[in-house]
Amino acid sequence: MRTLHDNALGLFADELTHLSTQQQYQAVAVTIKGYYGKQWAATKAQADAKQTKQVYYFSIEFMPGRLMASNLLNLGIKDTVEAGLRELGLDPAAIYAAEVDPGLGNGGLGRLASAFLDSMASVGMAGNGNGIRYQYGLFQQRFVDGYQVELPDDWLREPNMWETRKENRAVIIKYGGQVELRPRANGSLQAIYHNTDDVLAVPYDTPMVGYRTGVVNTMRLWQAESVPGRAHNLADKARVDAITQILYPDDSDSAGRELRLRQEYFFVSAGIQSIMTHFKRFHQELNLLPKFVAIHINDTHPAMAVLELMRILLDEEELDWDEAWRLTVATLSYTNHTLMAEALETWPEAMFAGLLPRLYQIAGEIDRRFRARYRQQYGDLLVNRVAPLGDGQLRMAYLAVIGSHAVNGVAKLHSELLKTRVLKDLYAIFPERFSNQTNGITPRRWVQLADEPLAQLIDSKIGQPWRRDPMLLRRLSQYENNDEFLMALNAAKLANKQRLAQVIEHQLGLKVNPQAMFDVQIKRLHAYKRQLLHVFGILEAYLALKKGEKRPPRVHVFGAKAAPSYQYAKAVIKLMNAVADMVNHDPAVNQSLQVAFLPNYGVTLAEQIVPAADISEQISLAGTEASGTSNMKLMATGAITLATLDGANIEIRQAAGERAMATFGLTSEQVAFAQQNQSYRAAAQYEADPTLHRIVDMLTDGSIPGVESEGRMIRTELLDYNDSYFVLADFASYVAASRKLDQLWAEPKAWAKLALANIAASGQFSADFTVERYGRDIWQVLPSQPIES
Ligand code: GL2
Repeated sequence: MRTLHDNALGLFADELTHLSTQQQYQAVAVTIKGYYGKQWAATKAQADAKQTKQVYYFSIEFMPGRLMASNLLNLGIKDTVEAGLRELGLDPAAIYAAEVDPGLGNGGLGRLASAFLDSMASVGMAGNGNGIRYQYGLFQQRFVDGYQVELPDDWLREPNMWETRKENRAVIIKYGGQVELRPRANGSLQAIYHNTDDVLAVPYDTPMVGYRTGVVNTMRLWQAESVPGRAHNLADKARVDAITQILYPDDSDSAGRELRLRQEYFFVSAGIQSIMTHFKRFHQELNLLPKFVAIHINDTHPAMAVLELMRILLDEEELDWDEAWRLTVATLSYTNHTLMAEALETWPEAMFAGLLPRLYQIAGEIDRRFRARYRQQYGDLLVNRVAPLGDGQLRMAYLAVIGSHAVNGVAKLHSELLKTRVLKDLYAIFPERFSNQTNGITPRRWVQLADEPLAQLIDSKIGQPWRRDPMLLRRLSQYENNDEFLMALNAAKLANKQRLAQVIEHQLGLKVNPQAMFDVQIKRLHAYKRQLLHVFGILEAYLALKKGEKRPPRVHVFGAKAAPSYQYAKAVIKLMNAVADMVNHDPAVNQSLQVAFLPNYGVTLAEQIVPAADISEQISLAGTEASGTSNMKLMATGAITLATLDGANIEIRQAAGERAMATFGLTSEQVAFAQQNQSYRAAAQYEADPTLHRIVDMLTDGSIPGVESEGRMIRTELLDYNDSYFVLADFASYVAASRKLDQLWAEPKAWAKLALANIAASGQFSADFTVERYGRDIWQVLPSQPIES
């Protein structure tokens, strides 16, 4: 701890104990950097010396969460450091809490990207993140009068202790202007750019510390700055700074704006330029590129990597088209993350051509060759449907499939639906490219760090090896009839619930009963995720309790942000808060029913909610949620899933056993059938079920105070627009499944046994295995040796 004192003095010229908690946090962070700095350098040196193949994971979002506790855990010094801090009279938990959570993403997609970086380092794979250093992360959510209010997330207000600015690795990004193609002596064409608008991309590197491997990989985030000497006035500078200023707050949706297009090109071009510079330091032969480099396109946003890599190989490396194309396809791979049709990003050709004229030319040539190559065999109709250019748009998802050697979905059902629906025509042409890679989570963050009571209980029974190999959690099954263990499991859960109850009281001023069943739904607010169905379930219980029925006590816990422009989602938020108010203040029901909607859901809040959940609500309309990952976190900490047969819920059920999950609702086939035949009549459901009728009426008859216009909007969607997400269709079976959980709750041991079945089966959802499968099937990269330092 001497270094800690020195660091405190060095940073703040004061004694550690005189510093603010934020300053103490900074001094501790600098001390931790001393531990991994050598390993970080050694990881790079070993990769260069051994020429290990590098994976570059291109993602427009990353959500790493707070890093201090995770770095300590992964370095294997967490207990020692915590003990040292306590000896000095410092509180480790308070110091961890001083760290800002970088919310550089919207939800599951961004969190998955960060889990993959953690896992790649933890299995010893050379994996690099490539993204954007947004000055403002996802908005901070507050509720005012039950309405969502968005505040800027000024996360860089305090210094970011982990990042390192690498000014010497900055590159230039060119926008706009004109391209002139001049024949070279060898017959190829030289592209000469005129009047481009140039921007400097400066990388900031953050270490990704592997779990006890000695491997420290890098997440590289790029910041836009004026090229020195070229900003002529403040307006120029502001235009450049805007490129990396804000994260688009849209989830599973395309944000069709020119600034977004600039952002995408910015980090794609910067990333590929820096990859090529590094590659060429060691290799003269470009045909070795796919042997040493894998570039992954995480969802459609970085799809222009296809065009940018072609541009560099053609224009800067002077390869001919066929060779450049062969290398591009062999180097790139693509993951699709959503079934929402609107998220298949497209750009108006005119906008794209104006901002990226050379890339547009290349897209035109890819389009021409694609049509010429496949027209005969597949016919004009099919080729027209999926060629990169069509209807005046550049179709980025199709371009990504055409320009990659591998394409995958993120859960078995999703990958099937890609082949049979969303990307059907391209599957017909390139069947060998398609695979499934089910998502994963990092049990280190969600179990070891967030759920210490459970982690310690597990250690006490099966020792610590599960912490490295979570498949060993299977060994817990031997305790499924051990009463003492089952009661200990319930006790661990209760401790987490007491902790969450404090958070709820602190944030909402609401005292909840920790003995009640904690029923949790945490995810973005989306019509397809059906928070509305959950609200209807609450209203069903409310009406039953009002009539004097007895129900075991339940606390419904929500976390959800709505995109600021998504009016329907915001109406549902208002409804949720209004129902919470009504229920929590009604003494006739609030002993048995409470609702806690915690604002500002993100990684840090999830760490407090997940371990406290008894029920995990995963109730999207079947065939809409690509995978989900909160479903995996919640099962890993022993929640029982209340679910439709959607996304990864299906695989969770297979792993944990049918009895260990409460399922309900239409299947994706039934939904598709009803949609195709237009056979669904929401109004008929409303007429036929008196409870449902009453609940729908409550939206607009004043029973729920303060939701006049929101209630009308939701009622209109349900009855006039025929309930696009089948909420009314699934209502009765949802309530029935939920009631079964009420019965199970009456038997604590039976409940704990099912919780245990979930925990014991959760190992397969570790992202360590997911990245190993990507490595084997897609990147051709093996987990490698620990670093020798
Ligand atoms: C998502 C999917 O909606 C979600 O089901 C999936 O688990 C994650 C990660 O694969 O990706 N797609 C998407 O655009 N967002 C997601 O969370 N934002």
